[in-house]
Amino acid sequence: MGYTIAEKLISSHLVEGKMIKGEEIGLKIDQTLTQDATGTMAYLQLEAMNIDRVKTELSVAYIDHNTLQNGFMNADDHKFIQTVAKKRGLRFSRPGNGICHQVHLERFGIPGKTLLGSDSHTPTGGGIGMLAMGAGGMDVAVAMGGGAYYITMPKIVNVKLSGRLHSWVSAKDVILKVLEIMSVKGGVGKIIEYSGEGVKSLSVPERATITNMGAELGATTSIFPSDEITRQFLKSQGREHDWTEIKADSDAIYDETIEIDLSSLKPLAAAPHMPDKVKEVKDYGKISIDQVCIGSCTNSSLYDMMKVAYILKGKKVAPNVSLTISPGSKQVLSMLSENGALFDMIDAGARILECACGPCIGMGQSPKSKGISLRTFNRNFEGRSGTADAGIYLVSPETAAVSAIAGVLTDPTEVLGNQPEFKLPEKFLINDNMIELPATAEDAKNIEIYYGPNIKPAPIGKKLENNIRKKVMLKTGDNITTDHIMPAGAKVLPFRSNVPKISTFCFTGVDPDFPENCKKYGGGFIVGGSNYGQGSSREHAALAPLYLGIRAVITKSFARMHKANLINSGILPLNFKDESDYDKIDKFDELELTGIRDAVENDGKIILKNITKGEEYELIGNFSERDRKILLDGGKLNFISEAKK
Ligand code: MIC
Ligand code: SF4
Repeated sequence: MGYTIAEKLISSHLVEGKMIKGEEIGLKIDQTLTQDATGTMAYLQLEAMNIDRVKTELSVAYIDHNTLQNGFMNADDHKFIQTVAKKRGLRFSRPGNGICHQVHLERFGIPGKTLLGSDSHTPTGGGIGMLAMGAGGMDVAVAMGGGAYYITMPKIVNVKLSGRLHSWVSAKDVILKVLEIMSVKGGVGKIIEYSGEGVKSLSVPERATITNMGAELGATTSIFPSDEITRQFLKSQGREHDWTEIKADSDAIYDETIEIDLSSLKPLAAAPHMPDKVKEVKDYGKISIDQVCIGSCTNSSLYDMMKVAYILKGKKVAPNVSLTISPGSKQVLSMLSENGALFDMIDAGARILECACGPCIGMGQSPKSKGISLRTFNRNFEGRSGTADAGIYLVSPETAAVSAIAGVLTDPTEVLGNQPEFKLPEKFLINDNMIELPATAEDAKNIEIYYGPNIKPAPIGKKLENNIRKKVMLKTGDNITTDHIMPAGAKVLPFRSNVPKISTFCFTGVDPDFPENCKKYGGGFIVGGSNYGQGSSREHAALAPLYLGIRAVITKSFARMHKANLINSGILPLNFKDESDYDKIDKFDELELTGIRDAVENDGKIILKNITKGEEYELIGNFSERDRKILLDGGKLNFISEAKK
């Protein structure tokens, strides 16, 4: 029986377990990346593990999220990361050099390698045939120290592409279509593997848009073959030597197959507030818009920017619209300025932002009250833009650009003629002068790590007790995102290295009294619906609840990365055996888990007593052997130090 691409990469990196679907496997990690919003914690954890030099083939620390320096906090944190990188053997991508995923694809990604990043959009690397996964900072720290990364052996979904995209229909429309078909929870426990004749018509930046936004499916990762197009891309980045061919065997067996004819696709848009609320652009009608934002790790390549510049050339941004453009990297911005496309953007009235995440993470550019904003980003969760009542539509760069001119949501195929061919350059402009190399092991001894006053130690979980009797601090619905749990944005993000402070913002968009209640009652339980914790990899969505005394989160189901982050923090993620029990629990009910330590240790029956209602419900753990040990020790840091004893 032949292998899929994913199976090939898994088998060549397998250090523990067997490739049996649903079983835990340990993978060797070749490369890691961090960004600054999750990086401070990851490096604090690395320091806590006493790792002298990173053991990966390549590790890069990027600065791209917290670039608004409103106060000393972000600048201090950047200095911390910079000194850790220099001392511990990592490359450091300075602020201004670009968004981690875009830069990594351009300068570092290698087909066939594994990449673990402390950011959920790390699967962007799947665009060049990497097995690239997002994880919490703690898991990335362990990988930097040479430890394996553990996942459940996923199912493999084959998305078979045929045909060719029509003029002004783009890669964004492909992934929106996949989201429409599979939904934001359809990818949980799966790797999405692209195949078919249609793949050949997609350039690397287009493939990367698709794998990037596969994160919104809840998938473990997404991957394309590494073929002649990949080779050409790497060649034009001066890295042809990094290329190897990677393709699925012709008799590979997939768990599921989805067929998409690229020529049948139309421009699509995801309506507020979920990336899978997808319809054709024309079916929304001419919605009046207030803002258009082009950029983010999904759509900020040179390829995307050239199409945008072409559409804007000689035009003017509508008076009711504010158009922002954030090129994905210094390479992209330099090339746009060199070839004149930047002029076309500025001349049309675009507001050029720095090469960073920017509005995608609420770092400025919040829309007006009840504002409608079209964004080429990957997430349109409620409140993420920084304006609670704004409505965000996710669209392609083509739809964004034509709409910015028209002032209303517009289908680009209705107003533009035939699309000219946008070719990738034979040679990208290569200048890595904003990537700092690490010090030699010898020089590193003299480097002192800089700790600013904003940096507070990461909270550490406690050994699992046998009885937990506490109140329900919060009951949520389905599809709760980590943006609900731990909001981002310019006000909150600077406290990513200060958990005591950031926890005062925990869940406040859902229940403003949540932090106060936790303080009053000494923490307790959270009860949630299905796909709890979807979205980002941010472990602060576990660390803040830990700090607030949350001992267990009981839901219908969890998203992969958040569940791992809860376990790593020593918070019990439990599921209802019978989902209808969810309806029987109310906020502030008093719940009791008796004998829970024994149950976790021996994979025993878990019974939850509702003292308030006088009822009992059965819960399930779904833990691997390692998960159990980590939970018993009270989180991964404790688990690692126990193991060293
Ligand atoms: C995001 O897009 O939500 C982020 C910010 O990049 C996060 C990481 C974070 O919260 O720092 C992600 O996607 O993992
Ligand atoms: Fe940055 Fe947005 Fe990409 Fe997250 S999704 S890495 S915030 S650009």
